[in-house]
Amino acid sequence: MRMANLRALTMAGVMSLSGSLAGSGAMAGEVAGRPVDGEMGFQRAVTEVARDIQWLDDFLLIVMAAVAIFVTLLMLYVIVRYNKRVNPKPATFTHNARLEIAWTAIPVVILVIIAIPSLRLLFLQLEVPEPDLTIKATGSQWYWTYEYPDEGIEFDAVMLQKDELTEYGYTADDWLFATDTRVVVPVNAVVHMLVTGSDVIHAWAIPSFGSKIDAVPGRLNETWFRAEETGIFFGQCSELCGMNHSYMPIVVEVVSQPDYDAWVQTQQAMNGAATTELAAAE
Ligand SMILES: [Cu+2]
Repeated sequence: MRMANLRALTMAGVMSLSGSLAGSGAMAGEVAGRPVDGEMGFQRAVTEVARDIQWLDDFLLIVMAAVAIFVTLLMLYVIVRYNKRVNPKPATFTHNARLEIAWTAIPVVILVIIAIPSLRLLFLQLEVPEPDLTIKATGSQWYWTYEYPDEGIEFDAVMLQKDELTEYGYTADDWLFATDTRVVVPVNAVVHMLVTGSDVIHAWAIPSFGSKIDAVPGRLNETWFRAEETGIFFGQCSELCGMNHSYMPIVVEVVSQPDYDAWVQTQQAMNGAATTELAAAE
């Protein structure tokens, strides 16, 4: 019901979008990754990393629950079976070699079982594969600046105010998520993200991609994602960065390769026009 509503609203937004955004070179897409009121758990995963993070979380929950249940049952058994009334004469031995080996070895085995997928995921996140494109995101109080160094594209992304949402093709639900421009990337492409900060520490995060990396002034952090679905994905600055920390959201639109190529051309044309204007003014 909620999703259906959201889709309907988004589609309505998309219709009105085509006209107003054509000028800025943005394209219409459906919002595919966002938090939804009343939902629990993770947002939809559209990258291998995000899927693995969610799998690891579920897996750890099962291991943790099993350990907690076992310990609780053991305690209940001891309380019932060995209390003073039921067991007035306690045994006097103090060691049991086999038991002690077991309660040392079993937790070690559990830790190793956890470590294997955990380390695998860590390497998957940190080892950037051969990238198809590189984007540099710079966090500033309180907006993001994006550069596509190989394409010569650069723009700021500032959060839209409530009264601007419709103009940009978003719905009222998208407030605090929607920005005036957005990062556009091709589907199934390895995107190498370079992330830094210009003033204080911010963090660039998109839950559906499993991406979250600090934007530290004077440091260039890197992460990557390969989105397998098209659509618009929302994220937020995820490091407390000051008064308007909640007002510097992140929007990534995943589009088909031809749509991406068209977007790059439009952006380059706009950048070119801006440069010419600047040169003319000087
Ligand atoms: Cu921030």
